[in-house]
Amino acid sequence: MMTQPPDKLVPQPRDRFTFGLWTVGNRGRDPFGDAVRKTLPPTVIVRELSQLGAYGVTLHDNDLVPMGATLQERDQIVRDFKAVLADYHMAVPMVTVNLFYDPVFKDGAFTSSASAVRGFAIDKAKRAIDLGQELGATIFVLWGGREGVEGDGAKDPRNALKWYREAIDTLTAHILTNRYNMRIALEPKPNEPRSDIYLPTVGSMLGFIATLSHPELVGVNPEVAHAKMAGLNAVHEVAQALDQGKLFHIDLNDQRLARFDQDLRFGSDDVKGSFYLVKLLEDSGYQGSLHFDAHPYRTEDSQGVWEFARGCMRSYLAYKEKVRQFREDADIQVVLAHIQHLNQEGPAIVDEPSLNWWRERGYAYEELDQLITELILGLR
Ligand code: GCO
Ligand code: MN
Ligand code: MN
Repeated sequence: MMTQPPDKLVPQPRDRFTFGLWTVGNRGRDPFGDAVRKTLPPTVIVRELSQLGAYGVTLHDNDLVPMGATLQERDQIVRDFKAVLADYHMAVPMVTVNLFYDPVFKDGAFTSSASAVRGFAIDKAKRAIDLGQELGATIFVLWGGREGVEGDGAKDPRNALKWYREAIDTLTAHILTNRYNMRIALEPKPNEPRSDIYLPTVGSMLGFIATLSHPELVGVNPEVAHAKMAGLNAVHEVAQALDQGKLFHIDLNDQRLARFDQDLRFGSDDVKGSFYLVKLLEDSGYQGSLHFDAHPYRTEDSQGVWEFARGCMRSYLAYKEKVRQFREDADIQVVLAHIQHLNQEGPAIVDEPSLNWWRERGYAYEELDQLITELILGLR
């Protein structure tokens, strides 16, 4: 009897897949309609994701501990949660802070013009870092959802950047004073919920990081959807972070260009872009979490939620399998070798004939791209 080959697409903890509690926990509320699913308790999320083969979960402070909980309540919640994590062998590699939901942050947190709000936000972020340390996280993500404006009349953007810098410097000081094993990853987004969010791209974040007191402790958390909302190539955004040794974390999802924030299941829309992103991550030897920040479609019930989670992980592994096939595909490798050969063996440009040789040569990218298209479509 023939034995079935093992399913390569079954996720394992060693794949380092993580999900935010808010992702599978998303209740489908949008600006036009109410929630369509019940709240999933963090314990259920941990159990289900561990059974699906995930490595861990991530969370905002308030995904676990409600705002306004007493210290005693907080400690009890954290104790219980740690017990569940241990039961299901799940890690919490990253923690973040919610500086966008509460109305107090409606005109920004770290970039609020009001020092009272800025101080409150910095303090909340410090407590979230402490929580992360307690849960064993080594990455603290900061997404400045409300750090922006609808109009620039009341706030000089240079002040906003100065306040932003002061806040991050205070947080790195907090990490150093407490000798935490923690680094900060800043997550850029061009807009939504604000009309314009400060530091909208990976490049802007990297420029900003260079101005901080402890740039070595601060990197980026690029998100596929955010790059696409800005009309950018997400693969190139991630590549720039890698080039500077700053890819501390990544938010994987999918998104159509120039639309509202869709947070689609990873790899579900832009098939070629997802392939190149997985190729980049695998080629680079990136060792951080493969973190999904996406939402199940609003049409889904709880079964659909777990199909969504399984789908994110299976798709990553499917693209990874395609990357392996790409490396082993004889025709693709012949075309690549041919391109490289012409690049290396073409003449030095010393006169009109050698210049013309370079003007006239072809690059065979059409042939290569067609082969890659057929590979991805499963026809090779
Ligand atoms: C968004 C963001 C958030 C952040 C999260 C972690 O568009 O809403 O991507 O999901 O990643 O708040 O800081
Ligand atoms: Mn997002
Ligand atoms: Mn995100």
